[in-house]
Amino acid sequence: MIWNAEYESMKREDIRELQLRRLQWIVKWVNERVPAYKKKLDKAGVKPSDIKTLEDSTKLPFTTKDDLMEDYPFGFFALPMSKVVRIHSTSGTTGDPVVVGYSRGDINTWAEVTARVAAGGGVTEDDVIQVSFGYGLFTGGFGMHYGVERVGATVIPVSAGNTERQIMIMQNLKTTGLICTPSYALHMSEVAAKMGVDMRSMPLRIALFGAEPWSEGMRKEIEERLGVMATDNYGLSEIMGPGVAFECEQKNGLHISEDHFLPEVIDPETGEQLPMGETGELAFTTLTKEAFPMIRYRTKDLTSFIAEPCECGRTLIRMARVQGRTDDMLIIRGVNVFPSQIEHVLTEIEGVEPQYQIVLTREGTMDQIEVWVEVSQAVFPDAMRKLVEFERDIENRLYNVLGLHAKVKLVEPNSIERTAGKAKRVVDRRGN
Ligand code: DLL
Repeated sequence: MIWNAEYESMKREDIRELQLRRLQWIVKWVNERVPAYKKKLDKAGVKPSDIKTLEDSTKLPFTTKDDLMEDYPFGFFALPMSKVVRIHSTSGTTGDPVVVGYSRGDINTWAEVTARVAAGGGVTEDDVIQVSFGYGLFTGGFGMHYGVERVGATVIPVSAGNTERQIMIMQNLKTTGLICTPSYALHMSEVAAKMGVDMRSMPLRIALFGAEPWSEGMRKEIEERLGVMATDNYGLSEIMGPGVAFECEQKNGLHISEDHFLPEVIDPETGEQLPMGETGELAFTTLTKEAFPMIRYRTKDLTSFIAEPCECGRTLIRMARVQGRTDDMLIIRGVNVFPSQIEHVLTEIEGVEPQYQIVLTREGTMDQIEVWVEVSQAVFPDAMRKLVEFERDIENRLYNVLGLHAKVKLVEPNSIERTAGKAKRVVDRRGN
């Protein structure tokens, strides 16, 4: 279902017109209220009145996480604390945490854009939705909660963790939709199996996943194990949290809520905008945010735009599923490797669980890559010889994709650490 057809299916020229008006507003807003932005604009020699067309946005300076850290924690806030009704923060797993703020109006916008995510993923007012993202400084729980509630479904705000209880709640309260990270959903299916519960026979029918990268292979696997239709949604704390982009039931790219977020795909080296369809770094300018506006914020996420109109009737541009991050690209003996490539290979191999960890070490000056692969219960008790053959087969398949020899180590079922939030896929022991 389309939540807000007036905006989600607007004519392209009208969207662009709206974006221009809002861009002019936001540049003025930050210039007047945020000294750190005023300094950046002055340095770039841009005045708010210079923004006459949408293309003029390329005159604006980029904002990076380093900029935010320099003025940590509140330097980029555009409203006094008396007008800020909420603080969230990133976990800081890839560096220092970023603190973000919301005005009352921003919270309202957040509910609007996450309602689009919910409706896009098939949530209706007849659904009972279990929100198993963490509620707290992480934006996932609260953000999706608002959207689901706005659509009118029943929310179970269970938060992340205590997996057996999650399964019991799902059974007893007849949950029809699950919202969490894809890796946590997979873990839930494992715990359910141990409890003797078949998730496919539950009323559960849809799942909305986000907050971490996952592959098409992982989607198939989860859809099968849980008996659901699973959609992807994307966002980041600096821009809003969840609600920035979402898949519709076509499951073919994520629609960006362009009336609130102006997206660009840029060359990560030069900062130049890339032609439609080329893969590069995603950057966003928030068009309506009051408390924590962002101008050309560099996300480090790699994706491309999809130009063709979507069959769902939305005119909001789509981005391809996030392929990786500029900072999660591993460079191993000069070869660029994304964890997503490895996941893709593993999900295509029978007898392997979609649980893996990439372990990097250094011997002398040579980087070594090991991929720890969990074998399924069915394969594990087999004779040793078979396991060795199995290892070689996975190594060969990885070699075909990466052009690099990765040592595969088969590990016991359930031995790779599970988390209730974002999965840890890479263990880098190389030192610097
Ligand atoms: O993860 C916001 C969110 C919560 C999105 C719930 C969707 C659902 P952060 O903790 O700030 O915010 O992490 C943002 O996570 O830059 C991406 O690298 C990654 N990420 C988020 N969604 C996806 C996705 C939330 N669907 C960072 N696919 C982003 C791939 C994703 N990566």
